[in-house]
Amino acid sequence: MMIINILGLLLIGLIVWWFWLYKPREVIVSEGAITVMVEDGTYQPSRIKLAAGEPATIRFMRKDASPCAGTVLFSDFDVSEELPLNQFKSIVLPAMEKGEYAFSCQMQMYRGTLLVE
Ligand SMILES: [Cu+2]
Repeated sequence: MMIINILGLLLIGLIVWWFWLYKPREVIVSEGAITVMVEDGTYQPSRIKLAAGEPATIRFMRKDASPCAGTVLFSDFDVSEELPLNQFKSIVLPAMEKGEYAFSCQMQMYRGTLLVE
């Protein structure tokens, strides 16, 4: 009985960690463009650090054929772009103020964050 309780607690801890605490690795863009892979339900990388006050180019490579992965939205900038399958698509974003900006697919299954500092 004790073991089951411990396992239950461990499982709860894992779920809390995964949904609320875990932060994917950040990638810093110092110069030029960054490539974001779109596959298996995630953007890789999904957290991108950018410099404030400078436009940025983000290049997407979509590997996921599902329609869900076909569009990327940067709602803070009213940017909505179609992503062709197995081809690079560069998206130029305007100079940004410091802050965090989300990007996602239309149904928010794919999600990423721009960390502008
Ligand atoms: Cu989606």
